[in-house]
Amino acid sequence: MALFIVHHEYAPDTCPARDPDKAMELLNHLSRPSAARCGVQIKAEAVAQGSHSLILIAEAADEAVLDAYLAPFREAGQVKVTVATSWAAVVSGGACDASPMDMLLDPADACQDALEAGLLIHRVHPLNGETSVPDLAGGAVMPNGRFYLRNHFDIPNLDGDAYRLSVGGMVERPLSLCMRELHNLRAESRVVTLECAGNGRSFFDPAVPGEPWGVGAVSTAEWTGVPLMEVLERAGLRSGATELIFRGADSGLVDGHDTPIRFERGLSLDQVRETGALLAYEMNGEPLSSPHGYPLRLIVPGWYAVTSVKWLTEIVVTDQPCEAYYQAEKYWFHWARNGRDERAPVELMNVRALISSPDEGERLPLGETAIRGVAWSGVGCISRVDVSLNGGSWREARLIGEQRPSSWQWWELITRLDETGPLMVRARATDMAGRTQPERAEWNRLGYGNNSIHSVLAHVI
Ligand SMILES: Nc1nc2c(c(=O)[nH]1)N[C@H]1C(S)=C(S)[C@@H](COP(=O)(O)O)O[C@H]1N2
Ligand SMILES: [Mo]
Repeated sequence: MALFIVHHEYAPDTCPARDPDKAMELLNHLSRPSAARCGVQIKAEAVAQGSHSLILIAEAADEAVLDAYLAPFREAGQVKVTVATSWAAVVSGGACDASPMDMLLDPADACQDALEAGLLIHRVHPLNGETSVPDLAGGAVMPNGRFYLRNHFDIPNLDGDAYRLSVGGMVERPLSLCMRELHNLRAESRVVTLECAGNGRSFFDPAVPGEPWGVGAVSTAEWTGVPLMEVLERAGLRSGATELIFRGADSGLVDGHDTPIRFERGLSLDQVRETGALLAYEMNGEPLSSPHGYPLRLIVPGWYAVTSVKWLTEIVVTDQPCEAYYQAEKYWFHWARNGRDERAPVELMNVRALISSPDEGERLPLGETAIRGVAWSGVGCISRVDVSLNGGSWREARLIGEQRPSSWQWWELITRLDETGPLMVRARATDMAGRTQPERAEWNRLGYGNNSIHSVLAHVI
């Protein structure tokens, strides 16, 4: 479909609005059902007050279809048609005259969908948007459209019918699997929380470079696909194989490299076995959407989501650890401790709770109220969540629903509000391994793993 702006003008003395019959004819022709019959979708229509001109924003397969529909207007006055685009298209295209790129998902469509689903967009090139935390209220999983999006490069638009996953390197039988073959392997479904390692980055002080995430770069979905070990066993691991490299179809330029690089991450075979990593083709019962990795992505339960490689096209089995840019140069904690530099790779998610209700600034009536949210950890299930109101003692919240490792857990505390005024709500999670949240997470150079205790300021009225 193409978008158009139509300017329709009359001389004041021939304005059809003055002639009741003509006016009715055009009014009915302009109705949405009448336009739809002609293959035209009217998005908006307006007449500037005191003028004799009508402006339409309309969608049609092409200009000829629109022209045929506009014939009665042409008889009544002047018609000018302009080929249009959307603000999302212009911003994501980088300029007013940019044209869409081949092989990539139209960045404007992806951006528009994300906006309409209510994501808070941080960047359109590549598209990055976070989930709105008050929207977390509801089911165990996030609806797909509201699942946060984190992309390092533009989004590939892969053809599922032509797609193949190659498995090579130190294997007995190199594989090239199409989606049908993958669907025929044993499938498994798991509810898994993905959190971007940079979630909460914007709260580090002093500020750090990188995507300025609030706390919504986290979501949960039920992922369905083939256990990665199943595919590796089919390929047959050669002796000495210890490491895997996962390559996505996306690529682009990064600091310190003058040619584009592919998005790549690695895991050891032990890590694959421990996590039960999945080659997922479905998200909440629907095929993956392009922004989330269509047609196939890796899901590594418990790990920060950078390892869950989207648009996965290649797995290489080797005996060398992955040296890719996003493995070796990014996704490391760099701390300055006692005057010494220390570092560690970003791996399992830290324990963390978020408050989804009340919302920041929300006005709550006196009386009974429910404080709610989610909590998760990459190490194990959540064992408890404590809530503190206005700096008071910690009170244990009730955990709701099934306890699943690698998936967030809902919690709730019902309390009575007896006094009006500001209400500072804080929530702190503890996992089965006994890890709990710090008051303030340790600052690190690239701003990863910020699991400082979440607080929300509401008002009791
Ligand atoms: N191929 C590829 N996979 C990728 C990325 C990427 O840029 N390219 N981003 C990673 C990061 S940093 C995160 S947080 C998650 C985000 O997954 P989502 O967009 O489905 O929420 O995908 C990971 N997998
Ligand atoms: Mo991420």
